[in-house]
Amino acid sequence: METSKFFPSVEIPNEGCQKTLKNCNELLPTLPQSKAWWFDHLFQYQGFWIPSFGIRGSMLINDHFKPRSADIIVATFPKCGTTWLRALVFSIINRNSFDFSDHPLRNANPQELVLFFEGYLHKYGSTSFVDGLPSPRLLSTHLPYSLFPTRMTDDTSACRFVYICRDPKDVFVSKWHFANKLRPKELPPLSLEEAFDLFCKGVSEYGPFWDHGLGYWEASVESPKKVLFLKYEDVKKEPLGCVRKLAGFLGVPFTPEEENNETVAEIVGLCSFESLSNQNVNKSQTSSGERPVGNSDFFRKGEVGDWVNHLSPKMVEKLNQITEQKLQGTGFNFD
Ligand code: PAP
Repeated sequence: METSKFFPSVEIPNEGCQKTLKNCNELLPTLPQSKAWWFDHLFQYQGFWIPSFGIRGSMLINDHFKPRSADIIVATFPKCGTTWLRALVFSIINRNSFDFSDHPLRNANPQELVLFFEGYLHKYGSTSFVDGLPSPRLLSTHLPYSLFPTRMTDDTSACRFVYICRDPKDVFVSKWHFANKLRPKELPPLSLEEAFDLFCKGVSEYGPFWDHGLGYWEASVESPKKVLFLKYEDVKKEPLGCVRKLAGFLGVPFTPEEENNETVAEIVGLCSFESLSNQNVNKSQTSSGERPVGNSDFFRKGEVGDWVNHLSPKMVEKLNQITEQKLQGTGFNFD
């Protein structure tokens, strides 16, 4: 039995979950593999390059997870703004429960407040921990949309997904920095060139980047009440408008009274890069989530366009070309 600061205890996996874990262990050695950017190998699973824990998590979700209509899934490709979106969703949903001056985001990294879905399922080998959470459950994932069961993605299920996407040039640069920071000391640093080649081939955690984004984009077009698709750049440019949109989508729009009280501005301010990165809890190297990563590792620059400081003109041309080709005719772009 294990208990965290914020969440209930968990049991030993039941027989059904143990069977799923066994199936996963048998499946993994049969899948194509590639070296990862940091800890684990990546496995090609249903069209995506996923670490073993993500595949375990996905299989447990598919076999055992019981969605509830109030579930909110915060979905991202890594380095697109997960930390930010977690903070925004948490503070929107819980805005009547806390005072902004003494808010949980001042004492806990967003990972502690919005749990890493597949990470927790992997850790406990079962869904019982997530099953025990009160509604509305806020869960964060990097899994592609197509890996979720239809009971979560079809229109009859009311659980909602919010997705944030980001210019792949900034995603790549952010990911490369993160990988080198976290790579085990025994491994040589990952060069920008090698990482770039892998990223362009789609070989990066949960990649290809474009297919990941397209899955959520298409779902958001087909089912706008189920999937909200945001762009990091838009949230930077128009944070107030995006936070209003997010609250409306989540079914908790701001009241005229809240607008008068500047609640929207409070949320935007609390969740900004400057505010979160300056909380003591986020300056520390302590790990709050399900990965051996310090809280401070999730905050670097938090800017749009830092790629200009790292990518050669040739790299920029190549990434832009891939993006154009992959997204052509879909209505999804980074213009
Ligand atoms: P994850 O996928 O590993 O959880 P994620 O939070 O998605 O990481 O991405 C981290 C990026 O978001 C970092 O970008 P950078 O490397 O380009 O700087 C990080 O600085 C940025 N970030 C973290 N918090 C915020 C925030 N509140 N506002 C804007 N950007 C943020």
